[in-house]
Amino acid sequence: MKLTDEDLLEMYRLMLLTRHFEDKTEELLPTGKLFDFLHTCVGQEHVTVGAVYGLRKEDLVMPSLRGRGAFIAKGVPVKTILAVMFGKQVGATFPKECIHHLGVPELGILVGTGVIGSDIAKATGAALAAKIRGTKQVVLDFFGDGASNRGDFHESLNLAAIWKLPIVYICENNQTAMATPVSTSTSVEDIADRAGGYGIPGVVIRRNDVLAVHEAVQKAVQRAREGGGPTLIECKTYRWYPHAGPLSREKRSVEEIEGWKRKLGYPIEDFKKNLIEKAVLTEQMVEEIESKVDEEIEEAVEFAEKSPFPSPEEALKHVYA
Ligand SMILES: Cc1ncc(C[n+]2csc(CCOP(=O)(O)OP(=O)(O)O)c2C)c(N)n1
Repeated sequence: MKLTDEDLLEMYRLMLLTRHFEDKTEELLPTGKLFDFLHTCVGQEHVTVGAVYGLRKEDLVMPSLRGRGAFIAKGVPVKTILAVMFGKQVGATFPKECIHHLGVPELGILVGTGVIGSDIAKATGAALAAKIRGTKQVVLDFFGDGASNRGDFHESLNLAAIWKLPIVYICENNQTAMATPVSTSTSVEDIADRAGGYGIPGVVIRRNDVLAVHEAVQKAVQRAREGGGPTLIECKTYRWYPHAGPLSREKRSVEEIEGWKRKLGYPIEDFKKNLIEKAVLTEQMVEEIESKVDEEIEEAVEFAEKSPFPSPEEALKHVYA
């Protein structure tokens, strides 16, 4: 798919919406209103936007635990996401515990769990189901470098390769799983090299570049849709904020964090510069987009505050222990 100027502006807006939304949740955390873990994706916004942009509505997405960017890119309104994080009931939408348990079937978002790696197997199952149904749907499965060391990852890639399932595995290698650096937990320099062990293509994106992610994922989606089977795409990136909210124990120094930003690039800021140089974007348009994004987020806060908590009966439904 050739991207038009409108597409580029929309990708920029989605990345900004994701960044400002995540910043708002960090700001709200001390109020005690969020019933959720705060696994923010700041610094990684380009992965979900680049990958999800251009999918068909019926295509399926399994977000990672750091996955609010994927919800936003697939079209879930930020007011719904925030209300859920407040523990509120929004129509039929009310996850038990936290956003990891939120699926949005009408938008093709699969339900995750808090068990790292297990979602890779579920996404693979969804791809098998799509193949059996013959719907030509493709599944995008997002997960971290830590998850790629779980058995679920290896078993899933093997089966997906053998059965030529329509799935694209997207590893967001942000260099750390909680406090464990990838260099101490992973035996290969590039996680994408593991694709070779299953006879499928492995691709590495070495910079925080939304267009590079988009191009690689589009190619893999086309291959999957045409029956060519899975691809593993590794996006080298970096998590700018602590693992789960400002109180997480943080071993990384400011120098280290800033060094990685310089090395991999600044996903939103670099894209903005690129679009301004191409005369797709102007500083005035940036201001307008930012103010609309912030307005949308303020409306989301109001909506989340006003939405009702679920009734006790609703909260206990489907709870078996
Ligand atoms: C099976 C399992 N082990 C441990 C945890 C605790 N845990 C939650 S997030 C996380 C780190 C995951 O790292 P990674 O897959 O690299 O994703 P990232 O947080 O870096 O985005 C861990 C260990 C868990 N939820 N599930």
